[in-house]
Amino acid sequence: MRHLFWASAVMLSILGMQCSPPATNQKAEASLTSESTVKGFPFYMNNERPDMPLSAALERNYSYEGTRPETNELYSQFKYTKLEGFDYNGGDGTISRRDPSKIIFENGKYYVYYTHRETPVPPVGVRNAHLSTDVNPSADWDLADIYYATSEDGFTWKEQGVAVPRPPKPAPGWRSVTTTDILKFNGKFYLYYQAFSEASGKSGGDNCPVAVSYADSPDGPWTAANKVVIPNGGEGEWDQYSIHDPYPMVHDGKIYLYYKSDFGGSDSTNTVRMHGLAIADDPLGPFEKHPLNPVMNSGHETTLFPYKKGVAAFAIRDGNEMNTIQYAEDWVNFEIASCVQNIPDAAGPYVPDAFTNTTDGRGITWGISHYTVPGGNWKKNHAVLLRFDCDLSRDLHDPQMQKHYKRPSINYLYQQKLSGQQMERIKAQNEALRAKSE
Ligand code: AAL
Repeated sequence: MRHLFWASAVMLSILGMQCSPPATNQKAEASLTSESTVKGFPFYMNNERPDMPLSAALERNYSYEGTRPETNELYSQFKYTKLEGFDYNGGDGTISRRDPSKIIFENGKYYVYYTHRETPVPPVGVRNAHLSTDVNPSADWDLADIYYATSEDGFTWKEQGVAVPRPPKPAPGWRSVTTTDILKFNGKFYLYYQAFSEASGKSGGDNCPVAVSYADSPDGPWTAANKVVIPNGGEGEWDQYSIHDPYPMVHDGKIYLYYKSDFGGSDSTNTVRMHGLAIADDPLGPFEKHPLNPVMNSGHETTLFPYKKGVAAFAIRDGNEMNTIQYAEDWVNFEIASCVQNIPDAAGPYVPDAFTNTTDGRGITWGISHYTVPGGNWKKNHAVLLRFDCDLSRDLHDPQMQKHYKRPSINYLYQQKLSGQQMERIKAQNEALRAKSE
């Protein structure tokens, strides 16, 4: 994408069309021809830093892959498509599919693994966890199993059934196994997942460690290692209660598994979400948590892919750096690479080089994400899987994905309305101002 502007300029000039500045802009044209006389910041900006002192913002602008979203390989729009092949019981909240894994391509088809809940009633809610029972879920991901589906085109899917069921009590995960992701290592397949031994919300938060199952084929059968493979942190540490969204890749011959933890308190006003890294030589562990954890200060679910020498990551939804794509050349120290709109929730991309130990990561163009409470009715709480497409790939040049502003509809803006309490505050402020001026 970096060379796209100049490539299209060449194309257009071959076609006899003009890509250069409008002819009316004589001054700019003149400044172009005699660059040495230009003292200020140049009118035409490319990816080369001009040899002059720069403000902090401009200096930073040259640290991105490109100086504009249109030339930044790690910037993309996201387009969404409804998937064919999944039934949700009319969206009544009794069937949910969420938190898809990365997509893998094996045996001539794509595979995705995900949380599947099918319960007689919709979830009672995490805050009402005390009302959950052996068959009535608290959270949308409570009382769930890990299912999988396959597809030939990535749009129409065939659900194949359960991959990893809840193990019998007291094995970790007996209450729910959720939010899985896949690793292929030395010809074997590994599914990592959140292993709940209580209904989410029962002791306040969404508390669980990570367990793993393995198989010789992506179709299973899966053998549960029946042990905690990424344990919770020690008492008082950031990840003492939850290890969420395990996301393994291969780097440096080892398994690099990123995860998210909720901390700071279980109330939505104080929960903080950050990401950590755990590294192992063997997929079954032991995993060593990185001493610099947390390595990402923002983001809800984990979504990463090898990019050049390093790794790129989505910071989804939470934290100071939400709605950004980040990059860490050393797979540990992340920097913001772009700001994006409509970033997919819980994205599970198709990452062809996730397990190849690459030092030349190529990026991604599509995947599956989820959308929670699609009907907007929490009494029918469930999630659906959907497809996203993007251009975060070094091998695709899709200018339609590089446009840098997606306008929300006016109705969407009006839906973000002030509460009654806020209206009262504004009224009181106006009255106080008027009273002062009288
Ligand atoms: C998700 C993930 C984890 C959490 C819950 C189910 O989006 O972050 O999986 O536990 O929400």
